[in-house]
Amino acid sequence: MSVTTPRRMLLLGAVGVLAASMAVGVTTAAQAGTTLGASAAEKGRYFGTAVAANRLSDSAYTTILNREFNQVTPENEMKIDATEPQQNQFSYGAADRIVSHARANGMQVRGHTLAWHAQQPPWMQSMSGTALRNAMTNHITQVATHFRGQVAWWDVVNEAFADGSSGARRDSNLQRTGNDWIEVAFRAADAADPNAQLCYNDYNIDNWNDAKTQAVYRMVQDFKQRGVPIDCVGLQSHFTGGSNYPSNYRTTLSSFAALGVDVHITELDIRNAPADAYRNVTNDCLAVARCKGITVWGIRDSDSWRSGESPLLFTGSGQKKPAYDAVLAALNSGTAQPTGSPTTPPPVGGNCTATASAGQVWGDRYNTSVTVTGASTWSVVVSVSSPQRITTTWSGTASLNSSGTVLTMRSNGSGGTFGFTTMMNGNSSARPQVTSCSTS
Ligand code: 9MR
Repeated sequence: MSVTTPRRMLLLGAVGVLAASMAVGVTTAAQAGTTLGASAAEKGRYFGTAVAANRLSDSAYTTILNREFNQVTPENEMKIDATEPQQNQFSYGAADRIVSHARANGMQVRGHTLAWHAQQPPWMQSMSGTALRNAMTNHITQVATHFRGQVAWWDVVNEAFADGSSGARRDSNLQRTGNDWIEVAFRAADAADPNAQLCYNDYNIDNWNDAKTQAVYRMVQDFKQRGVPIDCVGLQSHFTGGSNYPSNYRTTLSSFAALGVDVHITELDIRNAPADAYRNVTNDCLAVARCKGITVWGIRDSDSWRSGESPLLFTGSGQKKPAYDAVLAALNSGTAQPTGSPTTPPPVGGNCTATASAGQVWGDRYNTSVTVTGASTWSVVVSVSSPQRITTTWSGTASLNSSGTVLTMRSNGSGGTFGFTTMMNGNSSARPQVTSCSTS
């Protein structure tokens, strides 16, 4: 789709009205809530999954991925051993494949992870002291710069606290470079990608009473007080391998949120996938305004790192499990985001930031305008939830995917604000998400 003048917009709008009224005749009114991603988006959240690059050639896998999820986390492809296998030789092929799949399908990307004691390449494992500290900051700078504008959230530091009752930091070569290694990592990530949201991510920080949870809470509190650039906490929430969903999980989410950070459920899987536990996790996230979304750690049970526990939402043959129905029903209940407010979590960008705001709303369609700051040459990706469909655009060079749900808009010299019209097609509550802003 190309740039349209206001006059042509009216014409296309009229065609859209006709199409929408025809569609209403053959579909039920409530289109909302037929997929995890669309239902989560209606609540201003995402629903995501870990993705393995080598499964993107499996069409049964990508069919579910593209239908159900609007956020992805590379399962292994952005880890240190994958992105810097030899010191100062960076390798982004597999990660880039996941990012481009995500962008083409309007999915936001969580980067995982920049600094971690595990999955270090051999050269890093054998390092210590100042050399390791410098290697860590160089790694963060290079990788966060490479993905700038494409990664909405980074797990900057992963799993830095010890299990058990000590509340101490985990011993590791990184920890031995000095206790300030975590804040140094956050500052390096912030410098490399000021627009990404920067998260601390860990497991076994779900139970509010656990010493590990309390220790991470105190670190985040301290970082906020001292101005260390942290935006979010990721609770991995692996309720597998003997860890159970705790009844005070919502307290944990809301307590972190009260520190002024967003919370994300980043690696959810639950042994035997009980519908009740999945429902509870979903309701807990929906109950906490700063809980931005849920990512499950794989699509089908056969994709899981713990496949023996069958902990995911789809069977090995791709069938929806009872836990899937429970999550979808939970996402669809309760109050939707107020009509007219586009969901823009978070402003995304590389050297640019794109912020959506609501425009005029009619019975069958609505307008959205997006303002880009920080660059005069830009490319912004926005997406709407099917059956909504973008029909008209203005003030940019547009390309739309075939279903009309993912719009890539490039600057055309007419300024920093562009707009588009979305036909509701029966879903009157969902609003667009801004997926990325980049200067390329
Ligand atoms: O699922 C990942 C698996 O394929 C890898 O072999 C493993 C290696 O450490 O990492 C798994 O993902 C982990 C994630 O990166 C951090 N939290 C725990 C996850 C499950 O082990």
